[in-house]
Amino acid sequence: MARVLSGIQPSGDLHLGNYLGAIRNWVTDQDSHDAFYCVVDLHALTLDIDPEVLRSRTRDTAIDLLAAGLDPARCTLFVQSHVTEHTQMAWLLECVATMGELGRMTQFKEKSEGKDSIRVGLFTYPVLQAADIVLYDAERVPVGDDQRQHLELAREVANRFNHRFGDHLVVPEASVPPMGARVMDLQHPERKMSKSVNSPLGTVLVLDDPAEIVKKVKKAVTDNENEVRYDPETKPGLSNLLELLAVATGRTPTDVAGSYERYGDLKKDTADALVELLAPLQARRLELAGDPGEVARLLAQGAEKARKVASATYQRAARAVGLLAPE
Ligand code: AQP
Repeated sequence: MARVLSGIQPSGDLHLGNYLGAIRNWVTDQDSHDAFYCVVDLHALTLDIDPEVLRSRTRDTAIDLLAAGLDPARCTLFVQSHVTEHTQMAWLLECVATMGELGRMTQFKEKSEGKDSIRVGLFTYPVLQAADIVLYDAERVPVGDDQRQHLELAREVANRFNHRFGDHLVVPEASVPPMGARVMDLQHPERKMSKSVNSPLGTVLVLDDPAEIVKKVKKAVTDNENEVRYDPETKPGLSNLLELLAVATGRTPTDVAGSYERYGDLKKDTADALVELLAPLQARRLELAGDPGEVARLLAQGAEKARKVASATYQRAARAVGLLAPE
């Protein structure tokens, strides 16, 4: 089976974008692929995050992933920092990547804009991400649309490594879902829904209770016309709602648009569909949160499986660049 790898930062509460753009597809891929998924806590260190908060969010994110349907019997689920080869491999790749290509990353530009002091880790973030991927010989990386550029960089760096040192790394490909790849903020439909941007009304969390989901969808920004039409360019807010209802019900946005005349009716059905979509995950999460010992055990087991693969790839790469093997 082809290998897939993907990760999520424990940088905040999981939202609908993470779920529809990535995690839902991770669950499906478990049965058709040799799937590796990780909570990328080292990546979250590039943000201002309190140490205790990081620790509890890492645990919570792992619980959310299990609740969403990741099954350690069918995939390898682990915490990035539990496998030390990630940082070792990142160093090998940092010695292959260039300042110029990292400086062109849109996410770096956005996250560093207006800051007096920029962390080196924020700049080299995409190289650590490339290391995450190549360590597992991943052929496919299921991600949302926002990660395309980072995946392109990972391909570039892996190709350059192979060109210089021989064919040692698998060159990965991004796999972006046809729908749900870019869920927009309900209050600012021109930007993506995001964990680390403070937009409480614009962000639907996967653990929001039904009343909150209904409130957020009802208050979603649309436009001053009253024509239900799928047109992301000129009607971004309304089109985002159409996409959400479409992806939650397995239809296309244009098809959904044809069933509505009034914005209010569309909002009501969208909220109801999201409540229904998230209910099973929320119920499973309650059960798992009551058994922290079991979650820790599953993560330890996942790290052990991941370490075996990561260690073999790292050794291969380390020897290829000329590092002397310890006796
Ligand atoms: N709005 C989105 N629509 C579709 N997919 C999305 N993803 C994130 N936002 C959307 C996908 O979720 C996966 C995990 O994301 P991440 O934790 O690695 O960080 P991110 O891409 O930077 O997402 P966030 O939520 O906006 O986090 P912060 O604010 O911490 O940067 C990825 O596959 C991503 O594509």
